[in-house]
Amino acid sequence: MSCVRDGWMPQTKPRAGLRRIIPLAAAALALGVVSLPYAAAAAPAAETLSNVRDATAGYTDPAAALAGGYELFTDAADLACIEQPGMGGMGVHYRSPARMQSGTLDPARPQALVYQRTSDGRLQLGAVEYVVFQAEWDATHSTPPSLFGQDFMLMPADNRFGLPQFYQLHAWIWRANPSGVFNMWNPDVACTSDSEQ
Ligand SMILES: [Cu+2]
Repeated sequence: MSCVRDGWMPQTKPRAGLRRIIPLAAAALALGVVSLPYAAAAAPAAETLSNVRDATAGYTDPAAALAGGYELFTDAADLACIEQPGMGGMGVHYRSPARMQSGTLDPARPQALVYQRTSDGRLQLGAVEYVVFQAEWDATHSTPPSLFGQDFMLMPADNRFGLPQFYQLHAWIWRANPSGVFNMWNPDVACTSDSEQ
């Protein structure tokens, strides 16, 4: 594992005692023999998927997202429904500009809510998405972000959204994803028309 990159070390030096412990802990982690129980204990209470469901239960309808400060987000080609042939789809994103700008991660307040079109034409909440811009995150953190024990994926600058490089993590907490709860693409999701929005 490569948690620490060159030049990413924290500015403050660990205390002498810690300095002895860290290499041992890192070696143990590499072998997969410890699970860092103290890290789990220190995690905020909201950092479980069921708590995220509770926190986003009011947003199952996109009208509530709009009322809550989220807005429809399209890609650089002005497409609202996002899919990747051969991989699956995400659906339609509503993002919170304020939370996108915050540079912070709060499990209960995802940067985006992701909806899919139902057979009767409604949009229904399926996933949440956490987003932080890499430049902001790396300015104050020595390792990339993670939530729920999942490392975020870095999206390069030439992404379809025209955004600067960003870290993202999807969590399919409102709809099953056969590819995994944290996979950005859901093979059961397709964008059925070009006018999808
Ligand atoms: Cu997405």
